[in-house]
Amino acid sequence: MPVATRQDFFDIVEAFTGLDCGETPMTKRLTTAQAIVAFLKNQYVERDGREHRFFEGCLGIFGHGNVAGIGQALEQDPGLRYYLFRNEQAMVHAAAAFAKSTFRMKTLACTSSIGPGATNMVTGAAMATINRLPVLLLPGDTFARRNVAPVLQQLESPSAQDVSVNDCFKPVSRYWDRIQRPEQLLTSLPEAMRVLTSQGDTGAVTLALPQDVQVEAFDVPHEFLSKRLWRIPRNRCDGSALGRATELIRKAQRPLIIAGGGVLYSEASDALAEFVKATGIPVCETQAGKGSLPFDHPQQLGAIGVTGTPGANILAREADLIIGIGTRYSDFTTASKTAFQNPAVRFVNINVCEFDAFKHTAVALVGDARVTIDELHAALYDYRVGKSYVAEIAEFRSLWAMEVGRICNVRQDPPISQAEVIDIVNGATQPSDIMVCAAGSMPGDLHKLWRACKPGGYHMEYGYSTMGYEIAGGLGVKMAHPDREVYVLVGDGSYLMMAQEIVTSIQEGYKLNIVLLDNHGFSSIGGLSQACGNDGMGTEYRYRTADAYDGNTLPVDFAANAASLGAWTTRAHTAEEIKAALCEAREQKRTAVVVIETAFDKRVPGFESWWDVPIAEVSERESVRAARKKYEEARKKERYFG
Ligand SMILES: Cc1ncc(C[n+]2csc(CCOP(=O)(O)OP(=O)(O)O)c2C)c(N)n1
Ligand SMILES: [Mg+2]
Repeated sequence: MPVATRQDFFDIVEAFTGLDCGETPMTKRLTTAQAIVAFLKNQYVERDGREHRFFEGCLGIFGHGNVAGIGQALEQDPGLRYYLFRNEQAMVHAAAAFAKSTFRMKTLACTSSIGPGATNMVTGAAMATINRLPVLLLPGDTFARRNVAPVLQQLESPSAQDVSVNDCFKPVSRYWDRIQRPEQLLTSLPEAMRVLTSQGDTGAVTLALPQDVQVEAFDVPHEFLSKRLWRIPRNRCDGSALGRATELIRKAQRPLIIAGGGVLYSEASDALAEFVKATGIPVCETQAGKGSLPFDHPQQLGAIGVTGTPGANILAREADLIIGIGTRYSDFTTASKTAFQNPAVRFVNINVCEFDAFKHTAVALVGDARVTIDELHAALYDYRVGKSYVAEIAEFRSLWAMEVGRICNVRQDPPISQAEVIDIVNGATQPSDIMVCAAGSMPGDLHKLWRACKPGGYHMEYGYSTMGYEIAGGLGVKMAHPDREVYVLVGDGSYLMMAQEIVTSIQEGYKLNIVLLDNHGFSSIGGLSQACGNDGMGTEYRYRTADAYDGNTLPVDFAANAASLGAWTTRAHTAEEIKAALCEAREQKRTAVVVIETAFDKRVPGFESWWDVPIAEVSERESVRAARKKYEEARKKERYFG
């Protein structure tokens, strides 16, 4: 049959395939929003032969900026499950936590209205990008057609018509676009997916969606709507760089591995364990990398840096070679560049992200952690650190175990110490449970004290250290692992900032064990204020009397607050009460909150480390002048590695 017209062509396709081609055989007419939903539910990823959907749903809060667009599309197509949240920042945290706890192999999309709903997500975007976690943000935006401007919640600019509040997402997104015409999706969404699934480039991806464009229809090619598989590669590093790194390691007397989050994201823990078992090289861990090795592995020295253990920090100071694996070298890891004092120290960095691999003028092994460790292992088949170094590592390990015992067993009358609570919670958890925390004084204590058993069991957001992440993040973790118990450790300050997702956890049947440590304020910042020579003004939750907050502590009833949101709650004061409360909480079917009053100023000390927090150069206070003097001395140890 001759093909004279488009219709002839459709007829042929229909005759041969049995498909109803509709208006055109190759396209389907959808709104922008409908096309987004159809596209997202068909994105798959594969690594190591495991294949699954990338987006497990869409979190959101509807307003006039998305309800008729994305909202309509999600209601019409339940193929992408919708989850109603309470706060837009929290939903980005949940999505990022979901991604983190699936080692970046899955994520969730987030839809918001325009204006405040959109900008509420900016903090979450920054948190995701800084932690290198994939999240797709779909903030509503003001009309592309402009004729009805200024619309409700629009930021007007007298000097530019293409500015909206969503421009705030630009610096905190790894990819940003505003979809001004429906067809732009065809190129923008695949780019968004490339970035989200890129192990080196991932972070927040923002597609701002003008309210009118969301509902405009266009002819969407079927290719765009069909299943797409994104293969996550395990890139190998450059061969000659591997040779140089091998040589450096062979020459090193005191090498030390810093395991960062990249070890976990690459699922390289087994490879690392084998490598260090064979070579004897000790390992210390960043906050993001904690759990790379189990706490009882013979080469495990624990936390490094400002919140590190003595063994890790002393060996880092003396190391002649640092092998950084999947680390960004934040100031908490490098002790503000004072951690490595050996004049001959060199760096080998294994990192999938070139930007990180080149830090500290390292021999850069730009590649996947797992395959690169395996290749190093093969090249160093006959290498082993000296016997005296092995003995030192064992000695530091046993000294530290004793110190932990001491710190966690300083029995005192209520209010109980935070360290003791951490030890009790740790004892009440199973190896498959997941502990979630983010800000305050707990991250430092947990970094040192928590006995992590399995990769991913220690979930700490310390790239952005966002107060309020804890409960929202815990919910994201639970969504990723509904069969595992999730323990959220949260301070009273963080709880007061964002506790509302307890409601969402109850609505969805995602049970959390929340342990709330109430020390009536900011123990962390209070301690820091004192270390800077001040009196901790504004760090305790007390009534104002005249010019100061030096009245009684505020009567916040956290148990009543959590109960009002639908949670099971209890209060506990002594070690025995806390143990019993944790058992009861675990039995509950719905989110349970255990409120524990803890001592504000019973802190776990720092060990062999320092953090650069600049102190007033001049002050009327002697204590500040003294702190400044110490500070100037300490700063002299900051090193430059090129
Ligand atoms: C959103 C946000 N605001 C401010 C800070 C700075 N900050 C860090 S810790 C902290 C206090 C946290 O208080 P709480 O949760 O009670 O923990 P605690 O210090 O008492 O252990 C503050 C204000 C932050 N990390 N995040
Ligand atoms: Mg507190």
